[in-house]
Amino acid sequence: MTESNMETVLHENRVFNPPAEFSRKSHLKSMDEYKALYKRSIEDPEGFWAEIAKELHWFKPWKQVLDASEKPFFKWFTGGKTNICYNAVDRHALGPNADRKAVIWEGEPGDNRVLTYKELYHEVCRFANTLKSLGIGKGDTVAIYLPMIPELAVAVLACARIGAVHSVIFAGFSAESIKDRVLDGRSKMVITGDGGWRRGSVLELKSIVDKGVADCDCVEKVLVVPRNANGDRFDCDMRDGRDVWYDEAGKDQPDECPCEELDSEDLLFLLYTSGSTGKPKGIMHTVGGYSVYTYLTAKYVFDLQADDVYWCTADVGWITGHSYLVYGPLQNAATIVMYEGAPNHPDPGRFWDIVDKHQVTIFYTAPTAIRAFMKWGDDWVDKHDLSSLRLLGTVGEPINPEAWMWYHRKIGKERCPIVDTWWQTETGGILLSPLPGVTPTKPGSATLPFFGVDAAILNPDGEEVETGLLSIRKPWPSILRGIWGDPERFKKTYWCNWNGEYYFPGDGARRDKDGYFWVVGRVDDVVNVSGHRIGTAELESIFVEHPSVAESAVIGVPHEIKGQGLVAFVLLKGDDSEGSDALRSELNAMVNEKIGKFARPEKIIFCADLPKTRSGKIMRRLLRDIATGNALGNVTTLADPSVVESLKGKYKD
Ligand code: 7RM
Repeated sequence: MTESNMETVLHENRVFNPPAEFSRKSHLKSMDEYKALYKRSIEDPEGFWAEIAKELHWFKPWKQVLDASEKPFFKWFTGGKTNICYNAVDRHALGPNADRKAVIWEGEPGDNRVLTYKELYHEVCRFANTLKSLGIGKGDTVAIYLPMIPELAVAVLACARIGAVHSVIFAGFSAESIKDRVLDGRSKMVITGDGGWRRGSVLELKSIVDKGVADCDCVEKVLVVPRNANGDRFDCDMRDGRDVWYDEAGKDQPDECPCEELDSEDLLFLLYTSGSTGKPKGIMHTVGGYSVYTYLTAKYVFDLQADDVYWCTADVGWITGHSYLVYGPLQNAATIVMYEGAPNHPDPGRFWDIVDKHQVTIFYTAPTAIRAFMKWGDDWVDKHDLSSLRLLGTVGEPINPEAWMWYHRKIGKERCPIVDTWWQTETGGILLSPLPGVTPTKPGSATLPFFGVDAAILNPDGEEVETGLLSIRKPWPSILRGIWGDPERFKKTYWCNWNGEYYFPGDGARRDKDGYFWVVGRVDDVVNVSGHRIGTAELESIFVEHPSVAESAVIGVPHEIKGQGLVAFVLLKGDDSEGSDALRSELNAMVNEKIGKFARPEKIIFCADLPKTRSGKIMRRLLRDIATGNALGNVTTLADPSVVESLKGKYKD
């Protein structure tokens, strides 16, 4: 959130009540109902969650709801056997919802595919059998690097079905990122595609995977899914013995495949996310608790009803795609919309065209997208009929009140509640959010905690304060189970404050007189660029690999569309403080290669020195002041005060 947004948020006092018409039909209808249920969930979390869990299918009931004996390694529903694929697919496909649409897919060129729950069931079974025929079984890790085609959801569900651990890698990541993730998770297989459409051209995923897995000894098979269901394929190199086309391997596989009866605490997936050190962490989520929590949050936050058409614009490569495109809504038998391409292709009206065409009722997107639409102009919105919409949502970063108001007026026509949902890869599901039929909303606030979430704002001493560090006092079912291969880092990152009693998400927040939470942003060295988390240390370690670079400091600065953008201060070796555009391009190319285009900085500033404390710590706070043009904060600890003056001059140029 930008400084000026922070100002606006501090003075924001508009309140929007849920429309009576909405509340009349919603699952939860009143604040009294919320308060009573919330109280129950906090006073008796085990009783509360046990009751909810019973709404799902268990092959064998659990013995204990919450096992905190190895805190902070919490376990939920221990002794229980279930399968999230059964709850997301079989339950509906084998019941009265068999012919309900499960997935409405739209490709960027405008092609469509629709899968009913029954069809999805058979597709998932066929995919699962294909995985098995290629040697994948329970406990094996499978990396998935696919475009947003129906098979991405199918592949994820197929892994879950047979107890394989999926590790989805967003298709914007580079070969080197694939390599890091594949090696860290010891993936036995990589599932990729022959291509996917993005802004009118085809992404060649297979060649990126080939580069990425070249030195990965763990990878036995690469399964290649054709983008087109009609038999056409994009050209790609296939390596004998390793690479297999899905249409060939899958075509004769049976379309029935039993669900593995998994232990509640069996690993469901790994998803890598950035932290404040250089190496992305493999966040671990397990079957039982994640199922229960994503099921209930999807049901209440999005108020899913039988006739809803629900569209979450996130890619399955991020946690939002896992929890609220695939698992949460499908467990509720919802109809989901999945779109392959860019929001402004062929024109900036594309999203609204999709809403109109598929009669979308619930729309969930990120503030960065909303700000982009604002910039592209209202005409693109006005061309389309948005009357099918009844609920809007946002996620990924703080939403500035101006964008909230535009969303409310222009997209929601002042009829649709907005749910501003705060959560993280680590939390697995939404922790702070309005309930659309219940909670009066305030632009820019994620409002109140969800059931079972005991949130507070603390100072470092553990005292409750108005503005400070967001903390969660009780474990909830979908809390991360650890960082893959690094239990120490898990404890250090999330449980180091407050005697390890509370989960620390890394965000700062404020609480107003109504108890509403206003999440301000990260308090660590993680920058949120268009809702994508990037650790500044990740970029810094890339830059110093360049032979001309001595040191670098990367900071996040406010960005009109992206929320935050990255600025890199780069100190060159020798006495060159000017650098060159050629060097700048080389550094940008390194970011492309090592992370992906989306992580490129807005600005690279070559400098003669960096502001440091006498103990040698870079004072990023001062760099941020310089980059935002703010008055410099306390400079008394600077080793050499002249450094900032020269940097200020440089930044202006
Ligand atoms: C779901 C997701 C998590 C970080 C989190 C926050 C920020 C996300 C909001 C938000 C303010 C929101 N997972 N964040 N949602 N900040 N209001 N509604 O985004 O792991 O990729 O990022 O994103 O800083 O810690 S994530």
